[in-house]
Amino acid sequence: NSTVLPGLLILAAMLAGGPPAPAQPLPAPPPVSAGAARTLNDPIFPSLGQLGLDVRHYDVALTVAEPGTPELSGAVTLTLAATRPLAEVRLDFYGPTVTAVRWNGQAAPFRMEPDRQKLVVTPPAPLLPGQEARLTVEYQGAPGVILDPDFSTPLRLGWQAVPAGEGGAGANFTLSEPQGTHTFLPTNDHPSDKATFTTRVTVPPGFTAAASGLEGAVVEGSGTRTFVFTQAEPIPTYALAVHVNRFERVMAPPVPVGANGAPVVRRDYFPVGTADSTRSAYARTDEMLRVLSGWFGPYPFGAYGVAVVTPPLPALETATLSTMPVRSSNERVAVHELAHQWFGDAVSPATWADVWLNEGFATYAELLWTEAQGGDGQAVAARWYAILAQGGTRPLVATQAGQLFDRSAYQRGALALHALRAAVGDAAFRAFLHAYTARFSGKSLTTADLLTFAHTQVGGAGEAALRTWVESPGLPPLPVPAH
Ligand code: TYR
Repeated sequence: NSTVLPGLLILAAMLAGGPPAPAQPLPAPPPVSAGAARTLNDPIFPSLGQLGLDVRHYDVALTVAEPGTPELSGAVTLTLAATRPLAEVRLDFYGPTVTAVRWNGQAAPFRMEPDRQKLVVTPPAPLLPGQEARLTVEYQGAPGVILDPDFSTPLRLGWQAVPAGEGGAGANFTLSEPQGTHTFLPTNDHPSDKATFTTRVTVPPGFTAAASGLEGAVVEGSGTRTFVFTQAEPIPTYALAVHVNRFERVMAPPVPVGANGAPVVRRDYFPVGTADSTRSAYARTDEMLRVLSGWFGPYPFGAYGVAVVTPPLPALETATLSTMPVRSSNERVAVHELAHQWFGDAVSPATWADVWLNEGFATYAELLWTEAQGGDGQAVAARWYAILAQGGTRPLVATQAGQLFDRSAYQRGALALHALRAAVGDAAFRAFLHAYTARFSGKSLTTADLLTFAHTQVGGAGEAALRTWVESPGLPPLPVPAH
């Protein structure tokens, strides 16, 4: 959670623990000129994605032969569709060297545009709307280095390597928001193109792999083990978790908070030797699932749990399996990342300018959890308000990368929901949240879509309360809901 980012700790960890950089970080790519407007034209990251490309499914096979080193080999088959004729497929990729590309099983010509971090594949014939194709990419080597553009501290995005030593056996994991997934996977790397995933991870004996989704049977090879995971509901690419470590997998009883009371599988992954004080942050996940699903509606996926990692990075809401650094292992961050399963992973922002739709809602869950414990929610809101009054604020739609995870995205975003609640009352607020997740799960929306939806659900007064917090340049008055 970026509100408590220990910048110096992160920097120290990067300098002390990180493996040598396999490549120089790239400067931000130039914006695509109008004539070649083939990207998704994201207002914050204009080079990401391809206009007209719809990746429906990623079938991912990763082999991590030496956990703790950056190297990996991969074979991914993407199920592609198009919303306009595509003579080329331009995937975001800044990963290992590509060794083979196949289109529906046949070798296909490809090239890299390293400055734009694109893998460009030419199919035998243009992909047309209504058609589906399978694109296979094989690759091997070290992932590229993309430095995070939006935290004030250097953070290497995407595929992480934690070298062996210091009590650990060597680990790898993903930490990709906003655009790190294409350091290890060729993707249409944008939250407006969500997809389902099958993830197969092959590791040496003694290691355990974990990934987003439900786990299948482990396949024992000669001197390897392959773990298989199925993420059956669409998620944004940045939310894909992949972990390799010497893990203890701890199962807990399923929690009946899925659609129509369906059981949600509960499993957590702790590196061998994880302290009890770290594990205890996750002892109340069952209760958190019940409290949050009461406010938000059915839990959107088939499983939930955490994978704990040792570097002092920010926590990330990877789908079905939040990535939780030891140092962020506390109930407040735990409830924040759990809330992101609804807001971020199931209901996703259509552009990076709309990321407050993730962070504001997840931050608001911290207040709801405080209240569920008998604590004073209004005091939480007042603290957020004081932070903004002191530190300054901005309208909620971000205009630059440095704003994506700032106080306004988190605390002002949360106060926008508090204002909606104050305007319409608890019962209508709860009904609104249920309707919102029901309407937008599996989809992506803009801030304007939220306001339109609020108008239809709670009427003009509710929409106006929200809109003031979305749009006004200054800080609106602190909302005080009546109970
Ligand atoms: N979304 C994270 C949160 O829960 C913050 C974060 C953002 C973490 C980007 C990692 C990252 O790469 O607040």
